[in-house]
Amino acid sequence: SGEEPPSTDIITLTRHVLSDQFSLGPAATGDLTLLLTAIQTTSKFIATNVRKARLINLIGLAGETNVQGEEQKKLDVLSNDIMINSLRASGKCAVLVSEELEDAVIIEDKYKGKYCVVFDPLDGSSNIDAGVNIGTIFGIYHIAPGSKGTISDVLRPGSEMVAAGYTMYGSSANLVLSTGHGVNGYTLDAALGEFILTHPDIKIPARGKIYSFNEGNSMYFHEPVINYLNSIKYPANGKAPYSARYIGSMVADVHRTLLYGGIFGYPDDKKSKKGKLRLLYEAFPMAFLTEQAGGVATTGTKRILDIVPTNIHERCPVFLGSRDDVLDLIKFYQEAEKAK
Ligand code: P6P
Repeated sequence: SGEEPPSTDIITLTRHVLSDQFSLGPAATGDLTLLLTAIQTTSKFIATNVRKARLINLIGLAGETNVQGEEQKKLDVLSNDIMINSLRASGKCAVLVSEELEDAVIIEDKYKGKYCVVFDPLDGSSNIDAGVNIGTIFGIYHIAPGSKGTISDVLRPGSEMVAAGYTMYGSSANLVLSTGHGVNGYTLDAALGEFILTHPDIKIPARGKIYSFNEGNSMYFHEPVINYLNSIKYPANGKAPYSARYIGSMVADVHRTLLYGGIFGYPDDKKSKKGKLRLLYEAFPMAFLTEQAGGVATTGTKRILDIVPTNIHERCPVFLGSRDDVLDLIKFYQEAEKAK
């Protein structure tokens, strides 16, 4: 029939992570692989329900509000519940933190494992009704040596995470993951129910041509951000200005930044003193991925992964993306510092 025969050597996420584990040597027990299998299951469940949402009328408000005080959409509730249940049942977790839950979940001894997962089950949910790409973001810590698994195991710098990733729900489901050895992207083959390696070894370009900020907040922006944005919108020395791309869904804006380069920013400003994005389950995982892909992730004055959290829902300013673009931004903060 002239059709290509199907590949019989498909690299599924599980196979790929296992090969990673082998490169980790005997220390690898397979526990992280099993934990990532549980996370894959939740992403498949959420992908299915996001896709069906329009059909089975999951759209609309669940009537409850989450700790953030935002109206909870039914998909938020569903996504949080499947993640809590699946991660608990995996027997690999000790502590769970969800954007949807005020307090951390300490797993009971019977199901307790040695990992802590912090996650936003459905980030960008305000975009659900518009059909814009939304996503699940997660970060994974190993419990600290000697710890039984308490809240202190997740109040650690993002640099101590052992893995981080996101699943973006759009025309297809893309899971982007790092276990500390670079970044890889996998696409869900719904027929197989497997995430297949489609973006091996993602490297962010050293410089891009795109900036991604919500300029609706411009009147609140601090001086360094205003000066940086002007430098790429009205460039001196005859250079072309950057293009503006802002989807308003962090997973979608970061995914494009990882693949195309440029800079994504959600600064602190006069209205949002610490910015809007959450440190533990938005900034840390995206900073982990950005650095693993060769980029830079900063608050403007500090490496995001060096921040020590004091509260599981605290916010932080975020600038991340191509190394040269983010370093340009940092220069404007350094100049502001000198001018003080
Ligand atoms: P704004 C979505 O609500 C979210 O948490 C992130 O996904 C996104 O980057 C940001 O907020 C968008 O915020 O204020 O630009 O609408």
